[in-house]
Amino acid sequence: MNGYNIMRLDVLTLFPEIFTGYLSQSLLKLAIGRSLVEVPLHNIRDWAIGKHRTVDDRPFGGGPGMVLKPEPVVEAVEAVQQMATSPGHLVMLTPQGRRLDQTVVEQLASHKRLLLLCGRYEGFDQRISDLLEPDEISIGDYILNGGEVAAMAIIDAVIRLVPGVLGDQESNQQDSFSPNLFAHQQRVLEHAQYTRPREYRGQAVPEVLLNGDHGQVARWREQNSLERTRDRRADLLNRKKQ
Ligand code: 6GU
Repeated sequence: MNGYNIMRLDVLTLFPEIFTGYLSQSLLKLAIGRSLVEVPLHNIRDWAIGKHRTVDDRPFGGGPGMVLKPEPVVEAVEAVQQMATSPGHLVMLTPQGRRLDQTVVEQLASHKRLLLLCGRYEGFDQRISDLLEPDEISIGDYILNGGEVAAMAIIDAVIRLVPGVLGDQESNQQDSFSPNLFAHQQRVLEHAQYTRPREYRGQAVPEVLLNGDHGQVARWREQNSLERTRDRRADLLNRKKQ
């Protein structure tokens, strides 16, 4: 035993192969290898019936594109729910959902099990939502071809909050005494960072970062962080604490 509680993120998609490269990548691969998270992939088409295993159909009332049929999706979700002791928190990826931010990520990370339901085509038959009452989530105000990239964004953001997944150095930033806490919660933007060389193409690293005075460094970073937030994302400063 590792002393941690394993988090399970089941993905339901018509394109499980989209996830395999991402899942075999460093941080997630390590987390899976250390049994901190597991990400089982499920192909919705496995629950479709008939010779053609049809998962989509033309919209009633006309219009472009195809709509995901209710039967294979609802039956896939119900079957996957029963694959573990807890049915899990069902998330549907859709541009009509509530917008993902760090507060929502924290809510999602509080569950031991998430089911991430990805759609393609023009969307889901409305009865899927009406019957399953999922937590509908969007990752921003633009249209993706499907929910898969959004599901990966959620997995990536959520696993960072699973205890033990990040290395010691990174996880220290989540310590409540860290000056970076607010940047981590995306209430302000992170300050500028520099590494060697001290000068590159006539551009010098700010002197204050080189002189070894930790108090001065901390003050410079706080100032820089606030300036950038004011210049680039003033909306973050005006946002009420959630
Ligand atoms: Cl979750 N799905 C799709 N198709 N497009 C999106 C999205 C989700 N979030 C933002 N755009």
